[in-house]
Amino acid sequence: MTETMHNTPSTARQADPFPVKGMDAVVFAVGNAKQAAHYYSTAFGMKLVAYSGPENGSRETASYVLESGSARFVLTSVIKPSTERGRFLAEHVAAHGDGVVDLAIEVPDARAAYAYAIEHGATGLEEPYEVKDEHGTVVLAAIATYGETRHTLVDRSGYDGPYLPGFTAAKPIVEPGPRFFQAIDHCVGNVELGKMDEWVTFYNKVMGFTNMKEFVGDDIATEYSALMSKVVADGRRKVKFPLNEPAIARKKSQIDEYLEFYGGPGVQHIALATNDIVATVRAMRAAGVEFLDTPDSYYDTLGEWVGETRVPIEELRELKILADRDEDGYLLQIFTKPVQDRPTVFFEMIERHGSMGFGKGNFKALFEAIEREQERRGNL
Ligand code: TYF
Ligand code: FE
Repeated sequence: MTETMHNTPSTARQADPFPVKGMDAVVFAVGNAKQAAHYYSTAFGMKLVAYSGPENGSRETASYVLESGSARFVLTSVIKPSTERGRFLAEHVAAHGDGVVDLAIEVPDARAAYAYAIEHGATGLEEPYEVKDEHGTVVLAAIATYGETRHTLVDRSGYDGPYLPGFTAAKPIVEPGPRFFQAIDHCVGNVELGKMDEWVTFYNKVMGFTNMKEFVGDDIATEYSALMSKVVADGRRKVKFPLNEPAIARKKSQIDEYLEFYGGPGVQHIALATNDIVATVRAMRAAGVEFLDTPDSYYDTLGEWVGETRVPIEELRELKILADRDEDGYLLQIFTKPVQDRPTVFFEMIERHGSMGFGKGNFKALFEAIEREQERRGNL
């Protein structure tokens, strides 16, 4: 790098071709947003902050915006499809069941981000446009990703309202208690057999995302995990997108099961960052959330390889929390069972202590647990 480049104020921007502030929202299309908003309030401790529906001018859809720290979920269902958007959402639920339609990304400049993405091969879904109300202006644009999923690019720097123009502030559905999680850690996509590398390349090109070191290749895949996985992330590691494809293994892959029941590629799981996974899992279990079971034998040898963790092994055993360690530190994690009738979308709760990984050391225990569930559903 030359002396003059050091002196150029845009050096930082040049280094990151696609600057990202973080996840803006995970937008779900569901059959009954009113009840889903209740579930995420009581079972995930989230707080309803904004609403859009017939009462405030949206005749076609009802949307509930829930937050927990910086994590934002938007739950949308169709009341009366008459526009293209309403029909899309209604057909999405019919085809896929409840699922994620949008992994919206907050960017400092939605026009620049959209232009960069299109120039590098993205399919445009919405050209940049502005929406305004008394709280200011938001600039939005959208591009397509795997399956019917999209990335809306959101610049909300000129806005201080509760979510977006068209939404009004709403009161929590239940009395808010302690927060269960404070951020979205990563959002995972399942794509078809042989397509993982194409989607990795898509994020490399279209968003300038780079590959993180953790990946799961043939070696592990054929033995037990039945999937291959690579992780892409933006330059500042604010947004992390692991991508899975099925592997040809002994048994039907969990990714194949997802693709069959979802009706194609889509979001598999959303990982939520907590700084007290014990309290979070206790509260979620008490509220009726079901987690994958981990066999007792996992905990008999855990201490030998994972070393000291904040939480005693016996408490991890009691709550079925998994632990993994790499050269940077350790993490604690647990996975819910699918949160709708189809064996598709689920959640992960994760508490990180230095480790930037995704729990690769747990794949054997985790995937055996998933296979037991697949078997119970008769899909193995
Ligand atoms: O996000 C990840 O890659 C980890 C590992 O069905 C993982 O959470 C991958 C597939 C899966 C569950 C967890
Ligand atoms: Fe994960």
